[in-house]
Amino acid sequence: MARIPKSAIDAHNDGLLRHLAEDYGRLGERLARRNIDIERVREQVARFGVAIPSWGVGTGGTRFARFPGAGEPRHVFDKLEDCGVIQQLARATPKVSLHIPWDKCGDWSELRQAADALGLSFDAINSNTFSDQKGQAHSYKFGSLTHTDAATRAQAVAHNLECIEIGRKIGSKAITVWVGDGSNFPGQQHFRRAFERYLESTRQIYAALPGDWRMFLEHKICEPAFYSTVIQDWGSSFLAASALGSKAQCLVDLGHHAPNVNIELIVARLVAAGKLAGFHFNDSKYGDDDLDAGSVAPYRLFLVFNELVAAAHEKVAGFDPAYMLDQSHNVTDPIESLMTSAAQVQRSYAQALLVDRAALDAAQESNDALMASQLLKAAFQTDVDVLLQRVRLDAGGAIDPVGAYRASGYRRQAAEERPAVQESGGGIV
Ligand code: PSV
Ligand code: MN
Repeated sequence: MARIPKSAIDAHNDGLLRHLAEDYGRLGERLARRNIDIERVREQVARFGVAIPSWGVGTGGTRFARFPGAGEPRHVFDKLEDCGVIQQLARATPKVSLHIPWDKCGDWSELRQAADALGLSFDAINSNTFSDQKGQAHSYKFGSLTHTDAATRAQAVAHNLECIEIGRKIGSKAITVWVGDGSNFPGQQHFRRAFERYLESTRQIYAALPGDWRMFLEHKICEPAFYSTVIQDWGSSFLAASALGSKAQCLVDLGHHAPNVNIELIVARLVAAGKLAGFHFNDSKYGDDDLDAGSVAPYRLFLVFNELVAAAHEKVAGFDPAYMLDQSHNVTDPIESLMTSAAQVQRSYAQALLVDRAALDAAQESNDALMASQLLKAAFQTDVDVLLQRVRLDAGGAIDPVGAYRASGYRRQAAEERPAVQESGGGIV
């Protein structure tokens, strides 16, 4: 399918250029009054990227139902095309993260070439031992890497090793391991033994990591196990990552905590311990809702970035988080959601760059709680939209990605070229 012609993006931009120039100039003046150089902020934001999860471009659903959208991608090549459009217009998502076996394909070098042609590369690879695959010998109904049965654990380990092999072929530098293992009844699982089995299995995966790879351990409070989960919180994740070694780190999915948990504090702890792998960004109201990043709690997202920018500012050794979205788009066009979510993440980063660090340090040292909070608010309340528009324009993207996308008719064309696939009931992706 044809990508969106550059001329169409230019035509869409033309009508918006004059306002952009005026608004950018005005923001520059306002920031200069706060001793902030807009050009420096712009350069930093231009270098920032957040990866797209391949599964995000399909319409999501819940365990009750899934309502498919038009022109959904049928396989990983279609998914890449959609990711290409997202990157073409929004210019904040140069990498794609694959999930195996969902994204299995016959020829990985062909896939790599297809990605290259779209200006994309591959981020961390994700293993899946939370659902059974056709023809597999042992079921994961009662767990995978932590299963009581050694053969089932071995099968789950082997799958992760296969993911590393695939990742090598496509240029990934990390594997993300999330297991749904846990229990639904008090007494069902011996907590300590299950964790020991997790370590025994993950050690084998860790041993197979190429020298320049990292292993991201993703925790989640519950679901699909609803009484206990083996890697349920950052504490368990941290224990495991510490036991494994320096290449193992803890990945924070924003939706994987109990309501009201102070996620930015967790981030600070992991940064301090050199164990922050990175993020799966999404928003949540009740649990792992997988809502669009910043759609419900943009201030929380900003506070997370405030910690990240502080860590970079203070040159914390080894600080190198991986950024990715992980959302379920149930009622929107996934391409539109991913473009706006990427911009939201970028916006939070830009706003965090505006925090007056010296003044914040001083307020903290003198216990001036009100001033400290006001300094954060001043940054968060700065409208940086025009800065993001300018970053997109400079990179060849669209000033208004959703507007340009709707005008392009891409989804209509996709619907014609990709006949609907058989609906398979409820599901998260
Ligand atoms: C689990 O809820 C999760 O956040 C993990 O990252 C999975 O890989 C992803 O969602 C897709 O199911
Ligand atoms: Mn996740």
